[in-house]
Amino acid sequence: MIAPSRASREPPTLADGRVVESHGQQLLVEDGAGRRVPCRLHGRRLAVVCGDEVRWGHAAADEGVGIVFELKPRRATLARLATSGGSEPIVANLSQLVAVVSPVPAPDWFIVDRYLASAAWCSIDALIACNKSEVATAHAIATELAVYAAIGYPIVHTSTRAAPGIEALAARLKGAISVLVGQSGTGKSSLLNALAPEAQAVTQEISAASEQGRHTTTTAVLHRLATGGDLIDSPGVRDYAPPLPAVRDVASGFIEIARAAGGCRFQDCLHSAEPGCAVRAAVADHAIHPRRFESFRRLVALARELAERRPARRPPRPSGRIR
Ligand SMILES: Nc1nc2c(ncn2[C@@H]2O[C@H](COP(=O)(O)OP(=O)(O)O)[C@@H](O)[C@H]2O)c(=O)[nH]1
Ligand SMILES: [Mg+2]
Ligand SMILES: [Zn+2]
Repeated sequence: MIAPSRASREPPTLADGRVVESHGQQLLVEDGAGRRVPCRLHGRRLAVVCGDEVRWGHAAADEGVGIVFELKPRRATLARLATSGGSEPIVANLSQLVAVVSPVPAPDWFIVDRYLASAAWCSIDALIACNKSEVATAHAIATELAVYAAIGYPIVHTSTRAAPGIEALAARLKGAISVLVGQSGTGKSSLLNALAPEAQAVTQEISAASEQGRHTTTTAVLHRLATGGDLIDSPGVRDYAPPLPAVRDVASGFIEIARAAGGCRFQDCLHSAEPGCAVRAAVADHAIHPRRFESFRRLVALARELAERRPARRPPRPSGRIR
């Protein structure tokens, strides 16, 4: 901790700002004029993530580094499940999630499903960007993508080597605060660079031996796009587990399952062994894709496990948590 100087004890005038990059104590805050100011946090209890809206100020007029004093209430927050079973925010105040997949590395569709479910639970829009669409093997994932298109998710085919897809993606990002998520190596940082060349995000070659992307992006960073909208590049993942809602609410993360559930005999049907379950009937008819149903079942099992682990008397923790 830096000891506050005499001057910094004077209460500064506070202004609204937005965290565009956060490395623990060191932050970049965008002010009302779009300038990015290096800041630090006031006190140890304050924790912020990219996208957070804050109140900040300069401790003294001549000091270059600002201080963030206050975190404003969060709207839709993308979070991950912490090992403790709690929720760990990744990015705050989103309006849209872009799940980026590519033919190489091969998609793990369970990860895609978990991101899409997360988006649904925080009531934000979601779409799939299929990047590297110019490579010869791109057709290999067309069948899976068609499943998502049929559910209603917009699919944008992009290539950072060709313009038309990038323009289509830019059109989708206009007016939204979006985050790029997905496995390492799918081209999230390359897409950001294609959309906002001044971002100069570090990208990396896929290691040929494993065909797994390596983690190049270490923290979420927000960029304003000249074409409109804000875009957050996030670190790639090998896996992703979202914080889970109550068991009965898991289905709301799966558009087609929630839709079919209206036909179940019991209103509180969990689509496991209940008679007259329209969801399982739809899976049997292939109207719901079996893998999507398996994704759903895995999350129900995890939600149940977490509910059993959670001490019953503890009140729910506020803010930043996906309900
Ligand atoms: N063929 C092809 N390669 C791409 C495309 N976009 C990104 N890449 C490559 O994919 C690798 C991973 O890109 P990167 O942006 O670091 O992925 P990230 O981990 O998702 O951020 C790099 O070698 C990029 O050059 C694309 O549209 N086509
Ligand atoms: Mg990256
Ligand atoms: Zn049912």
